[in-house]
Amino acid sequence: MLRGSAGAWAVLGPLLWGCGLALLQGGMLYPRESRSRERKELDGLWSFRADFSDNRRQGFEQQWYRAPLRESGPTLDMPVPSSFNDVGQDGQLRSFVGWVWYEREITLPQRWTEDLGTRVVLRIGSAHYYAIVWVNGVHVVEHEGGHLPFEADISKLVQSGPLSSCRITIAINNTLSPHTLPPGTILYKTDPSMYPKGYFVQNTKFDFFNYAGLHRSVVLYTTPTTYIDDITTGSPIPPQGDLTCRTPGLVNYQIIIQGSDHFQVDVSLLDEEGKVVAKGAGAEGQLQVPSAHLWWPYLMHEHPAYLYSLEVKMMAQTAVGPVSDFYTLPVGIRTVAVTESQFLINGKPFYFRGVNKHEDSDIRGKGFDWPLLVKDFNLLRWLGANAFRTSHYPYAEEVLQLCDRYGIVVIDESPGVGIALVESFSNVSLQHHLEVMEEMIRRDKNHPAVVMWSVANEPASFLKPAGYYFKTLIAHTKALDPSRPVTFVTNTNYEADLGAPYVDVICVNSYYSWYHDYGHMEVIQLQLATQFENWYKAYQKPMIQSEYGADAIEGFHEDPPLMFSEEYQKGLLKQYHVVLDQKRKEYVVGELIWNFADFMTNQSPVRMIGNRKGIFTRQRQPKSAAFLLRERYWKLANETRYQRSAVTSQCVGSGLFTV
Ligand code: BDP
Repeated sequence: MLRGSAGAWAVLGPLLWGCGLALLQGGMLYPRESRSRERKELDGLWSFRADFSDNRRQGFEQQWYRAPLRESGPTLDMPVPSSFNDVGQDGQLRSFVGWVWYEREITLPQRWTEDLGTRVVLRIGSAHYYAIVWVNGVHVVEHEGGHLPFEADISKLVQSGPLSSCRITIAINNTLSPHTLPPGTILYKTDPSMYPKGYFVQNTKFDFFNYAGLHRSVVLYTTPTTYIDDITTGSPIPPQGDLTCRTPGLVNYQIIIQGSDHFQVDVSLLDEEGKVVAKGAGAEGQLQVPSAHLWWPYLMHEHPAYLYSLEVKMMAQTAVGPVSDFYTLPVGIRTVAVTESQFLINGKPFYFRGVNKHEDSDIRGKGFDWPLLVKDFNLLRWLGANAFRTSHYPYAEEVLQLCDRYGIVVIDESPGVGIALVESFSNVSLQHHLEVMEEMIRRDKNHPAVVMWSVANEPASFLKPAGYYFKTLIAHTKALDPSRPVTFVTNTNYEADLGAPYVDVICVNSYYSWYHDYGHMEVIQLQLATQFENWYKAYQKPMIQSEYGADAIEGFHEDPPLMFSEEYQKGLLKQYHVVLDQKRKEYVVGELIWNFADFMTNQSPVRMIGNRKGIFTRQRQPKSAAFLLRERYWKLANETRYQRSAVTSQCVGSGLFTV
């Protein structure tokens, strides 16, 4: 959520696709270079200081943003992107709660500071959790939320004098409160016989380390002053709203231009060979693509993940003369729909064979890292996986770009994890959650890989206010994007869950023979079958086993299997698979292992240097379970592989769905 002078909320911002109700001002296109746009990445070393003062406010009291940070005290070198927690040797910094300060001085190209027809934008991919930004000591933007980008037009500041450099200062606070997403609480410990004065701890109800800092790239980019602000694409929604009835090969587009009312927009859709296959004029329209190559998931077609390029060209007459702006957006043509028992992609039943992930690795914490990302995608494809959930927050945009490129289907999850207190279901929290969904959909709406939104993970959905909360949240999400199903992931009993009536797909997490019935794998089949049957009887909606798993320490072997051994992890998964194999013939449409890789958590007696439920270690080496899943996923893939003849007419209303 944007706050402060530079990021005020508009009364009614540009509508998203369909009958959107978006209140967000402006688009959030990924910053790409083009004939009219330049980009400068500010990755590298920044100056850094954590404010260890008792009230954590010394930085504001002494106005550290007014002058270079080194002038107000000692600084550290801090890499960006990275979490600040694990790069140093200081235990206090590792667990620091409060404000940290980042600063970077940069030289700008002359044209950026002199050409008044150039708009210079500062974009921050992720600052966890609350951020305040100054440029040359002037406040430019504030943002709440650690997983989504925000930006500020800084043209006036960098074009106002003979400056060729600019100083960017970002103060970031990682404190979580009952109204943040994810929520948390600060607990002051006041017993003087046990704790020093002012002692406090950050408590959370989620199971991953609250890494903080600048987790994704900070970039500067330019556009002309009249510019393409937002693009929305998608396949048309039939008037009766029946998503099973969509016509393939049609692409709707809507383009928002800012800076002038007098402009012309032309769009061309190019295939992978660079051949123009459709053209359109005007800010809104429909492109018809003859014999369209559909976007198919990995291993579901001989040419999966087909991407077209939508080239958008805007020309405007302005006071300074003619201006053009160019932006190219990758576009995948595909439809998504759910029936009572199926999840359909392009009209064909789709089974999620996949994982849950985290943005997490040694040293950099949640910091974005290309080698890690490419390794993860290589492992996913080695496994034969075709899907993952962005548990438990939106991942970097580059992750979704690779999903589009490789055909890895995504359940895109908001940071609504650990919503456990009644306070966190209040209107204040709900309002923030609605805004986070807007930011997330605004950023991710054009990714063909994203097939479903998940608004939360394991909320206390049995609490009374949860019914209204999820009804409102899911209705808002659907209004923003009527083209995708919406879910949240539950671990509440089917009879007690007050949010489940509003989801399109029931996603259930369960840990049979792990968090109870320790060591008794023989009860898994019965308990799991009962789980599925109860939910299905109550709701008649397709179901996903959205988490299941067991901790295993690599190299620990016990036969017969004991908890924490590789054999136990494998044995537990196998028990789940027996039931999944029965129920997937009925209404279970997916299985997502918890977790792809081991990841860091808070310290606790039940966590041995983090959560060890990964089928890969944190360093991405396979445990025995990885080979088991690999065998299973390839077998599942081969059952449905390339069976294009299996595509049927799925249209239950008027019209016919054909591929
Ligand atoms: C689930 C949570 C997940 C945890 C997992 C576990 O959704 O975040 O890490 O349990 O305990 O309940 O391993």
